[in-house]
Amino acid sequence: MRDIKIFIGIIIALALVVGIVSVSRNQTSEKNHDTPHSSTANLEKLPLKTPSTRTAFAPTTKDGIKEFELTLDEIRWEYAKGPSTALGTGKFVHAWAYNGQVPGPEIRVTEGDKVRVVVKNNLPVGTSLHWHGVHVENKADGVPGLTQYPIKPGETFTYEFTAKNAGTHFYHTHGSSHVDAVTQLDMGLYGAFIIESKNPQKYDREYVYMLDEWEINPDGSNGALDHAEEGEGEHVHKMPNYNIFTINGRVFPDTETLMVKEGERVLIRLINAGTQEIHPMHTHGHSFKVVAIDGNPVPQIAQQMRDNLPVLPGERYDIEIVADNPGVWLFHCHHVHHASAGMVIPFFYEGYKPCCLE
Ligand SMILES: [Cu+2]
Repeated sequence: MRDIKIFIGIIIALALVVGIVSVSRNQTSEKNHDTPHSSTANLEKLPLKTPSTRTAFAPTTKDGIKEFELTLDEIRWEYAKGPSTALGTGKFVHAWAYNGQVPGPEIRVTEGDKVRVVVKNNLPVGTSLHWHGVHVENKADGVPGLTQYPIKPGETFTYEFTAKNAGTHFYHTHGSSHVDAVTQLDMGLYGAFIIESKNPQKYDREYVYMLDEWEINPDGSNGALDHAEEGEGEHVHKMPNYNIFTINGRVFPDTETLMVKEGERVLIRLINAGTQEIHPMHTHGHSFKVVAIDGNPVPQIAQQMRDNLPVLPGERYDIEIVADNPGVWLFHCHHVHHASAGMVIPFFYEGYKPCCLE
Protein backbone atom coordinates (compact mmCIF):
# COMPACT_ATOMS: atom_id res chain seq x y z
CA MET A 1 0.00 0.00 0.00
CA ARG A 2 2.81 2.35 1.00
CA ASP A 3 4.57 1.55 -2.29
CA ILE A 4 1.45 2.45 -4.26
CA LYS A 5 1.21 5.81 -2.41
CA ILE A 6 4.87 6.56 -3.23
CA PHE A 7 4.27 5.57 -6.87
CA ILE A 8 1.20 7.88 -7.12
CA GLY A 9 3.23 10.63 -5.44
CA ILE A 10 5.97 10.29 -8.07
CA ILE A 11 3.39 10.40 -10.91
CA ILE A 12 1.82 13.59 -9.48
CA ALA A 13 5.27 15.19 -9.07
CA LEU A 14 6.18 14.28 -12.67
CA ALA A 15 2.88 15.71 -13.94
CA LEU A 16 3.58 18.96 -12.08
CA VAL A 17 7.10 19.20 -13.53
CA VAL A 18 5.81 18.54 -17.07
CA GLY A 19 3.07 21.13 -16.52
CA ILE A 20 5.54 23.75 -15.32
CA VAL A 21 7.89 23.07 -18.26
CA SER A 22 5.04 23.29 -20.72
CA VAL A 23 3.75 26.59 -19.21
CA SER A 24 7.25 28.00 -19.32
CA ARG A 25 7.61 26.92 -22.97
CA ASN A 26 4.33 28.63 -23.81
CA GLN A 27 5.54 31.79 -22.11
CA THR A 28 8.76 31.65 -24.12
CA SER A 29 6.89 31.27 -27.36
CA GLU A 30 4.52 34.11 -26.43
CA LYS A 31 7.58 36.22 -25.72
CA ASN A 32 8.95 35.35 -29.13
CA HIS A 33 5.77 36.66 -30.69
CA ASP A 34 6.48 40.00 -29.07
CA THR A 35 9.77 40.16 -30.97
CA PRO A 36 9.21 42.15 -34.17
CA HIS A 37 8.52 39.56 -36.82
CA SER A 38 8.02 39.59 -40.51
CA SER A 39 4.68 38.30 -41.74
CA THR A 40 2.77 38.96 -44.91
CA ALA A 41 -0.01 40.52 -42.85
CA ASN A 42 2.45 43.07 -41.52
CA LEU A 43 3.94 43.63 -44.96
CA GLU A 44 0.60 44.73 -46.38
CA LYS A 45 0.33 47.46 -43.78
CA LEU A 46 3.81 48.87 -44.31
CA PRO A 47 4.36 51.93 -46.50
CA LEU A 48 5.37 51.00 -50.02
CA LYS A 49 8.73 52.48 -51.05
CA THR A 50 10.43 52.23 -54.43
CA PRO A 51 13.42 53.87 -56.14
CA SER A 52 10.97 56.47 -57.49
CA THR A 53 10.10 57.53 -53.93
CA ARG A 54 13.77 58.10 -53.03
CA THR A 55 14.57 61.59 -51.82
CA ALA A 56 18.11 62.95 -51.92
CA PHE A 57 19.52 65.11 -49.16
CA ALA A 58 19.59 68.85 -49.34
CA PRO A 59 21.40 69.52 -46.05
CA THR A 60 20.59 72.62 -44.12
CA THR A 61 23.48 74.60 -42.69
CA LYS A 62 22.93 75.78 -39.11
CA ASP A 63 25.64 77.66 -37.17
CA GLY A 64 28.18 76.59 -39.82
CA ILE A 65 27.27 72.92 -39.32
CA LYS A 66 25.84 70.76 -42.14
CA GLU A 67 22.75 69.11 -40.69
CA PHE A 68 21.03 65.96 -41.94
CA GLU A 69 17.98 64.15 -40.60
CA LEU A 70 17.68 60.37 -40.72
CA THR A 71 14.42 58.72 -39.69
CA LEU A 72 14.21 54.95 -39.26
CA ASP A 73 10.97 53.29 -40.33
CA GLU A 74 9.63 49.88 -41.25
CA ILE A 75 8.85 49.76 -44.95
CA ARG A 76 7.98 47.48 -47.83
CA TRP A 77 10.92 47.94 -50.21
CA GLU A 78 10.58 47.20 -53.92
CA TYR A 79 13.84 45.41 -54.77
CA ALA A 80 12.75 44.52 -58.32
CA LYS A 81 10.07 45.25 -60.81
CA GLY A 82 7.52 42.48 -60.96
CA PRO A 83 3.98 41.42 -61.59
CA SER A 84 0.94 42.86 -59.90
CA THR A 85 0.11 41.06 -56.65
CA ALA A 86 -1.94 41.72 -53.55
CA LEU A 87 1.05 43.66 -52.20
CA GLY A 88 1.37 45.91 -55.24
CA THR A 89 3.23 45.85 -58.53
CA GLY A 90 6.80 44.65 -57.98
CA LYS A 91 8.80 42.40 -55.72
CA PHE A 92 8.96 43.47 -52.11
CA VAL A 93 10.84 42.77 -48.93
CA HIS A 94 10.16 43.83 -45.38
CA ALA A 95 12.95 46.29 -44.63
CA TRP A 96 14.05 48.73 -41.95
CA ALA A 97 15.23 51.85 -43.69
CA TYR A 98 16.67 55.33 -43.27
CA ASN A 99 14.29 57.91 -44.76
CA GLY A 100 12.23 55.18 -46.42
CA GLN A 101 14.89 53.92 -48.80
CA VAL A 102 17.47 51.16 -49.23
CA PRO A 103 20.24 52.16 -49.11
CA GLY A 104 19.57 55.21 -46.95
CA PRO A 105 20.15 58.57 -48.65
CA GLU A 106 23.75 59.36 -49.53
CA ILE A 107 25.40 61.88 -47.22
CA ARG A 108 28.05 63.88 -49.06
CA VAL A 109 30.21 66.51 -47.39
CA THR A 110 33.65 68.06 -47.91
CA GLU A 111 36.67 67.32 -45.73
CA GLY A 112 36.80 69.65 -42.77
CA ASP A 113 33.01 70.13 -42.69
CA LYS A 114 31.30 70.03 -39.35
CA VAL A 115 28.45 67.54 -39.55
CA ARG A 116 25.33 67.03 -37.44
CA VAL A 117 23.03 64.06 -38.04
CA VAL A 118 19.73 63.92 -36.18
CA VAL A 119 18.48 60.33 -35.93
CA LYS A 120 14.83 59.60 -35.13
CA ASN A 121 14.04 55.96 -34.34
CA ASN A 122 10.53 54.85 -35.34
CA LEU A 123 11.46 51.14 -35.25
CA PRO A 124 10.06 48.77 -32.60
CA VAL A 125 13.63 48.13 -31.37
CA GLY A 126 16.55 50.16 -30.07
CA THR A 127 19.31 51.09 -32.50
CA SER A 128 22.50 53.10 -33.04
CA LEU A 129 24.41 54.60 -35.95
CA HIS A 130 28.08 54.03 -36.73
CA TRP A 131 30.17 56.07 -39.19
CA HIS A 132 32.18 53.35 -40.91
CA GLY A 133 35.65 54.53 -41.93
CA VAL A 134 35.09 58.08 -40.69
CA HIS A 135 37.55 59.30 -38.06
CA VAL A 136 34.89 60.79 -35.80
CA GLU A 137 35.33 62.02 -32.26
CA ASN A 138 34.99 58.99 -29.95
CA LYS A 139 31.62 59.92 -28.45
CA ALA A 140 30.08 59.95 -31.95
CA ASP A 141 31.24 56.42 -32.86
CA GLY A 142 27.76 54.99 -32.37
CA VAL A 143 28.54 51.80 -30.46
CA PRO A 144 25.85 50.95 -27.87
CA GLY A 145 27.28 50.01 -24.49
CA LEU A 146 30.58 51.71 -25.34
CA THR A 147 29.94 55.28 -26.44
CA GLN A 148 26.17 55.62 -25.99
CA TYR A 149 22.94 53.98 -24.87
CA PRO A 150 20.86 52.53 -27.71
CA ILE A 151 18.38 54.96 -29.26
CA LYS A 152 15.09 53.56 -27.95
CA PRO A 153 11.91 53.34 -30.04
CA GLY A 154 10.47 56.83 -30.39
CA GLU A 155 13.70 58.54 -29.30
CA THR A 156 15.88 61.02 -31.18
CA PHE A 157 19.68 61.12 -30.94
CA THR A 158 22.11 63.62 -32.42
CA TYR A 159 25.60 62.82 -33.71
CA GLU A 160 28.09 65.62 -34.25
CA PHE A 161 31.60 65.32 -35.65
CA THR A 162 34.09 66.81 -38.06
CA ALA A 163 34.46 65.08 -41.43
CA LYS A 164 38.23 64.76 -41.24
CA ASN A 165 39.32 62.02 -43.62
CA ALA A 166 38.19 62.34 -47.24
CA GLY A 167 37.06 59.19 -49.04
CA THR A 168 34.33 56.64 -49.62
CA HIS A 169 32.77 55.59 -46.33
CA PHE A 170 29.34 54.54 -45.15
CA TYR A 171 26.99 54.77 -42.23
CA HIS A 172 25.25 51.75 -40.76
CA THR A 173 23.40 50.54 -37.69
CA HIS A 174 25.43 49.05 -34.85
CA GLY A 175 22.28 47.47 -33.43
CA SER A 176 20.92 47.89 -29.92
CA SER A 177 23.88 45.71 -28.85
CA HIS A 178 26.44 43.60 -30.66
CA VAL A 179 23.96 40.69 -30.63
CA ASP A 180 21.39 42.22 -33.00
CA ALA A 181 23.74 44.31 -35.19
CA VAL A 182 23.64 41.62 -37.89
CA THR A 183 19.83 41.49 -37.85
CA GLN A 184 19.55 45.25 -38.20
CA LEU A 185 22.11 45.37 -41.02
CA ASP A 186 20.36 42.52 -42.82
CA MET A 187 17.12 44.54 -42.59
CA GLY A 188 18.72 47.27 -44.75
CA LEU A 189 20.06 49.91 -42.35
CA TYR A 190 23.00 51.49 -44.21
CA GLY A 191 23.85 54.31 -46.60
CA ALA A 192 26.86 55.90 -48.32
CA PHE A 193 28.88 58.58 -46.55
CA ILE A 194 31.18 60.39 -48.96
CA ILE A 195 33.72 62.94 -47.81
CA GLU A 196 34.95 64.84 -50.85
CA SER A 197 38.56 65.95 -50.91
CA LYS A 198 39.18 69.71 -50.96
CA ASN A 199 41.20 69.09 -54.15
CA PRO A 200 39.25 66.32 -55.88
CA GLN A 201 40.30 64.51 -59.04
CA LYS A 202 38.06 65.47 -61.95
CA TYR A 203 35.90 62.75 -63.48
CA ASP A 204 33.30 62.90 -66.24
CA ARG A 205 30.86 60.78 -64.22
CA GLU A 206 30.65 59.14 -60.86
CA TYR A 207 28.65 56.20 -59.54
CA VAL A 208 28.23 54.84 -56.02
CA TYR A 209 27.27 51.16 -55.76
CA MET A 210 26.42 49.54 -52.42
CA LEU A 211 26.51 45.74 -52.37
CA ASP A 212 24.35 43.68 -50.01
CA GLU A 213 22.84 40.24 -49.45
CA TRP A 214 19.35 39.33 -48.23
CA GLU A 215 17.32 36.33 -47.18
CA ILE A 216 13.91 37.01 -48.64
CA ASN A 217 11.08 34.53 -48.04
CA PRO A 218 8.56 33.87 -50.84
CA ASP A 219 5.96 36.04 -49.04
CA GLY A 220 8.38 39.00 -48.86
CA SER A 221 9.10 38.57 -45.17
CA ASN A 222 12.73 39.05 -44.17
CA GLY A 223 14.69 36.04 -42.93
CA ALA A 224 16.80 38.35 -40.76
CA LEU A 225 13.91 38.61 -38.30
CA ASP A 226 13.34 34.83 -38.23
CA HIS A 227 16.96 34.37 -37.16
CA ALA A 228 16.64 37.18 -34.62
CA GLU A 229 13.91 35.14 -32.93
CA GLU A 230 15.92 31.91 -33.05
CA GLY A 231 19.01 33.47 -31.53
CA GLU A 232 17.33 35.75 -29.04
CA GLY A 233 19.41 36.46 -25.97
CA GLU A 234 22.21 34.12 -26.96
CA HIS A 235 25.50 34.46 -28.72
CA VAL A 236 24.00 32.19 -31.31
CA HIS A 237 22.99 33.35 -34.73
CA LYS A 238 21.87 30.86 -37.32
CA MET A 239 23.66 31.51 -40.58
CA PRO A 240 21.18 33.12 -42.94
CA ASN A 241 20.53 31.51 -46.27
CA TYR A 242 21.11 34.58 -48.45
CA ASN A 243 19.19 34.23 -51.69
CA ILE A 244 18.96 37.78 -53.11
CA PHE A 245 21.98 39.98 -53.87
CA THR A 246 21.34 43.68 -54.42
CA ILE A 247 23.21 46.69 -55.71
CA ASN A 248 21.76 49.92 -54.31
CA GLY A 249 18.78 47.91 -53.08
CA ARG A 250 17.89 46.49 -56.50
CA VAL A 251 18.46 43.31 -58.49
CA PHE A 252 19.36 42.95 -62.17
CA PRO A 253 17.99 43.97 -64.63
CA ASP A 254 16.55 46.72 -62.44
CA THR A 255 19.93 47.78 -61.02
CA GLU A 256 21.16 51.27 -61.79
CA THR A 257 22.89 51.23 -65.21
CA LEU A 258 26.55 52.25 -65.40
CA MET A 259 26.11 54.56 -68.39
CA VAL A 260 29.18 56.01 -70.10
CA LYS A 261 30.18 57.83 -73.27
CA GLU A 262 33.24 56.96 -75.33
CA GLY A 263 36.33 58.77 -74.08
CA GLU A 264 35.01 59.46 -70.58
CA ARG A 265 36.90 58.80 -67.36
CA VAL A 266 34.50 57.41 -64.77
CA LEU A 267 34.83 57.02 -60.99
CA ILE A 268 33.00 54.13 -59.33
CA ARG A 269 32.79 53.89 -55.56
CA LEU A 270 32.14 50.29 -54.46
CA ILE A 271 30.93 49.68 -50.92
CA ASN A 272 30.23 46.23 -49.48
CA ALA A 273 27.54 46.92 -46.87
CA GLY A 274 26.69 43.25 -46.37
CA THR A 275 27.46 41.25 -43.25
CA GLN A 276 29.14 38.20 -44.68
CA GLU A 277 29.65 37.77 -48.41
CA ILE A 278 32.69 38.59 -50.57
CA HIS A 279 31.92 40.02 -53.98
CA PRO A 280 34.58 39.69 -56.71
CA MET A 281 33.41 42.53 -58.97
CA HIS A 282 34.25 41.96 -62.61
CA THR A 283 34.08 44.25 -65.65
CA HIS A 284 33.55 42.91 -69.16
CA GLY A 285 35.68 44.41 -71.94
CA HIS A 286 37.60 46.80 -69.65
CA SER A 287 40.21 46.86 -66.94
CA PHE A 288 40.00 49.43 -64.19
CA LYS A 289 42.47 51.16 -61.91
CA VAL A 290 42.14 50.94 -58.11
CA VAL A 291 42.65 54.54 -56.96
CA ALA A 292 41.52 54.31 -53.32
CA ILE A 293 41.05 51.54 -50.74
CA ASP A 294 38.78 52.11 -47.73
CA GLY A 295 38.78 55.82 -48.57
CA ASN A 296 42.59 56.06 -48.60
CA PRO A 297 44.13 57.19 -51.89
CA VAL A 298 46.49 54.59 -53.39
CA PRO A 299 49.83 56.16 -54.42
CA GLN A 300 50.05 56.26 -58.20
CA ILE A 301 52.96 53.81 -58.37
CA ALA A 302 50.94 51.22 -56.42
CA GLN A 303 47.66 51.57 -58.35
CA GLN A 304 46.74 48.13 -59.71
CA MET A 305 44.94 47.45 -62.95
CA ARG A 306 42.24 44.82 -62.39
CA ASP A 307 39.14 43.46 -64.04
CA ASN A 308 38.11 41.32 -61.07
CA LEU A 309 38.30 42.79 -57.58
CA PRO A 310 37.10 41.03 -54.42
CA VAL A 311 35.24 43.41 -52.11
CA LEU A 312 34.99 42.12 -48.54
CA PRO A 313 32.30 43.08 -46.02
CA GLY A 314 32.97 46.65 -44.89
CA GLU A 315 35.50 47.36 -47.65
CA ARG A 316 35.33 50.28 -50.05
CA TYR A 317 37.17 50.60 -53.36
CA ASP A 318 37.30 53.62 -55.64
CA ILE A 319 37.98 52.42 -59.16
CA GLU A 320 38.54 54.38 -62.34
CA ILE A 321 37.37 53.15 -65.74
CA VAL A 322 38.32 54.74 -69.05
CA ALA A 323 35.51 54.27 -71.54
CA ASP A 324 37.51 53.11 -74.55
CA ASN A 325 35.62 50.09 -75.82
CA PRO A 326 32.06 51.03 -76.88
CA GLY A 327 29.25 48.53 -76.61
CA VAL A 328 26.93 46.86 -74.15
CA TRP A 329 28.78 45.20 -71.30
CA LEU A 330 28.20 43.90 -67.81
CA PHE A 331 29.80 44.75 -64.48
CA HIS A 332 28.94 41.95 -62.06
CA CYS A 333 29.87 39.91 -59.04
CA HIS A 334 31.82 36.86 -60.16
CA HIS A 335 30.54 34.77 -57.31
CA VAL A 336 28.18 33.55 -59.99
CA HIS A 337 25.49 32.45 -57.55
CA HIS A 338 25.31 36.11 -56.45
CA ALA A 339 25.16 37.31 -60.05
CA SER A 340 22.35 34.88 -60.84
CA ALA A 341 20.48 36.18 -57.80
CA GLY A 342 20.73 39.83 -58.84
CA MET A 343 24.24 41.24 -58.39
CA VAL A 344 24.77 42.52 -61.95
CA ILE A 345 25.02 46.07 -63.34
CA PRO A 346 24.33 46.86 -67.00
CA PHE A 347 27.46 48.69 -68.27
CA PHE A 348 26.30 50.49 -71.40
CA TYR A 349 27.74 53.13 -73.71
CA GLU A 350 25.35 55.84 -74.76
CA GLY A 351 23.78 55.02 -78.12
CA TYR A 352 24.28 51.25 -77.76
CA LYS A 353 21.53 48.77 -76.99
CA PRO A 354 21.43 45.02 -76.23
CA CYS A 355 20.86 43.18 -79.48
CA CYS A 356 18.77 40.22 -78.57
CA LEU A 357 16.31 40.71 -75.75
CA GLU A 358 13.18 39.83 -77.75
CU1 LIG B 1 28.93 38.58 -54.77
